[in-house]
Amino acid sequence: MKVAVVGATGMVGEVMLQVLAERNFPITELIPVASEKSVGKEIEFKGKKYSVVGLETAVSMKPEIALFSAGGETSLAWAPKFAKAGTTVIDNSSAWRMHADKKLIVPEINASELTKEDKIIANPNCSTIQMVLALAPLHKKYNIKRIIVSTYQSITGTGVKAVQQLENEYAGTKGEMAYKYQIHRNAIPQCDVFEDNGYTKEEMKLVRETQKILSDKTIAVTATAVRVPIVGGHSEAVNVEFSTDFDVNDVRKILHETPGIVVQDNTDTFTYPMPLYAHGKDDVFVGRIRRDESQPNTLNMWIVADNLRKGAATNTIQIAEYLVANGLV
Ligand code: 2RA
Repeated sequence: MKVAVVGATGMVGEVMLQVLAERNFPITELIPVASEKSVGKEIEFKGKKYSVVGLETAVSMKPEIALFSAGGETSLAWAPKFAKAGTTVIDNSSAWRMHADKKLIVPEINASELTKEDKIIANPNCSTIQMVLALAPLHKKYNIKRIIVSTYQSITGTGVKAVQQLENEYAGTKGEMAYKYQIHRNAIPQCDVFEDNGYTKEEMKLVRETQKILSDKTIAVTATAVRVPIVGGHSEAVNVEFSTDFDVNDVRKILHETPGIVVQDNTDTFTYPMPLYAHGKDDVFVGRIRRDESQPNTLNMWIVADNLRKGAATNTIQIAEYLVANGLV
């Protein structure tokens, strides 16, 4: 299968190549795609060298699948061109996620919605993926009324410039700023830009994407997204109110039996999820599972995942695997 990776030289693109190789995705020809300034650059994939090509060339090569992580503008401009040429696009940007005719997919939850006609498929935001993967099975059993989520997001979600800023600040040197403020020894309560309602785009993604993926606009969601100076993954403190009561041990059992979820939850042994542990792994880790004693039918939990893997590259490739396994490409 001919597979294009659009944004191959970026942080998520590089993880996509790593995961494609790790999972032995059936690639007969890799087409690494990047901006004009990177055209001609060589990248190595499974022991073979490939030259980076531009978007126009990549479309003309008619890949069966194009995995995009190149920003919303590039996706809006080029995903339709690939689709018109017969390529199925799986896009990591937010460009297509809320389009009524585009599917927003976490394979363990709603891959069955996909058909051959879906030529542009949206990969949800990283902080949404890890939260809905844990909440979907609980919604099915107990019906979610409301979610309150606070996120503690890795700087890798912003990209290389942010990682460089932290390294510079740690070393005490000056450099380009990815954020308005110092991130070293700090926590910035702003991920992405502010919308008119005082929430950031990142916070509203958690609201809108959760309702779309769980196909339930009655679920009330409110979020606070915070950037913290770590690299291993995103952490989330989630408070969820159900329509009915629940048994905490039953919740643990449901989560334990959910593909892609690993329950790390034992206060006697100080076992709980941490980004340091989640880094480089594909699972979503859930712990600190406990009843909210301040309100009936309400649960607290702590959810951690590597935002570059299950939060982006791995989820994208799992969608591609589903398409191949079900003859949809
Ligand atoms: C972030 N989820 O963490 C966004 C985009 N990757 O900044």
